[in-house]
Amino acid sequence: MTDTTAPAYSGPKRIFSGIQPTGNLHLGNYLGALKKFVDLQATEWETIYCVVDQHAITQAPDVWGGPELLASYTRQIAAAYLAAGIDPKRSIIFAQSAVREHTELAWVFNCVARMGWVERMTQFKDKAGKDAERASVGLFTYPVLMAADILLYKATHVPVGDDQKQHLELSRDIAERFNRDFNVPDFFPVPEPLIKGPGARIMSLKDGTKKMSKSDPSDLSRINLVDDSDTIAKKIKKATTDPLGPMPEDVKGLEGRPEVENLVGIYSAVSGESVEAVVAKYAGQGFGVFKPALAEVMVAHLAPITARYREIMDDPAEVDRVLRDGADRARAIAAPIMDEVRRTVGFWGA
Ligand code: AQP
Repeated sequence: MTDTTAPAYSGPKRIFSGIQPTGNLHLGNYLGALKKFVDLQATEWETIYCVVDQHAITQAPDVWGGPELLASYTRQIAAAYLAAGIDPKRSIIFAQSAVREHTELAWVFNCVARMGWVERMTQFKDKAGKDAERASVGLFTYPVLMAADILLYKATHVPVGDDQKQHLELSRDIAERFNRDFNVPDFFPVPEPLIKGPGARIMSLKDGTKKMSKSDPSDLSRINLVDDSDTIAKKIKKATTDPLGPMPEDVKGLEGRPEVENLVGIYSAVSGESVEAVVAKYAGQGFGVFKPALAEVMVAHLAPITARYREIMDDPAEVDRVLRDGADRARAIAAPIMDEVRRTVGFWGA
């Protein structure tokens, strides 16, 4: 809940977001997050994009690949950032673990957040599954670390997919509670989520009620950013539709057809055409017409990104250079803010 009695935050507008290095990026990550990261560079706001490797280790090493692979997965996400169009001169690109203040602020926030707030997070329940007792404490407090990631830079806006909405609300609650408890009303901004827009919620190609996800055991459920054109065409061809007939005549006809709605939404997000325009274009046509057309727009959009990604990954030393430079620039913003937090909390020597 936003505290309407607190003064409005008067600091600069700043964007922060991150993606976990836990496997290949998929179309949901791209449309829900990465594409927005790129588009936001057109604003005058400062843009900071992190590879959140400390979040990756909240699950067991066999889930995220283990210590031999983590650094290389971090490089892969940084390369995907660059390939999608994030300009390392314009934006800061860095690995979360390279800026130690993230975990330091997370501890302070662990003492600000209330158990009841964190217990309400549905993603923990989804990820922990039936055996929550065996989940790591880190997985439980993951949203608190996420609040620290954002507020360590006093970020005012956070581009994320719809699945992160609840975590963003927790970050807002933590910012307000810190400001109130320590009597520093304008210290942290209350960050705004940037969720709306095409691609905020891309669903599995096999089940229109489940989000597209890296951890889905079926590779046919998602389009990976590194998939080649044949694989994309094959996955779209095999995408589940429904027995309710051909493409609807109008947008209302998408109701109760989650798989079809998802495919139309993907077409719209990738091509830049509105959902209404896509439905009008294919009204009454069979999926034998629509699916190849969808595969074609996807390949046209993704193929240049995939090609750039492969080129960038041929020079990992350059990716490391970008990450080192980004870490220095991120630290330069984070360190004085963390110093202020130490003084505000009253730690010795601060
Ligand atoms: N299906 C999706 N549609 C739209 N946006 C999505 N995002 C993820 N899935 C979708 C957005 O991608 C950003 C980075 O996500 P992440 O890698 O940090 O973690 P995640 O949300 O846990 O991604 P996955 O693929 O679902 O991973 P697993 O399977 O490990 O849980 C976020 O902004 C997210 O909203």
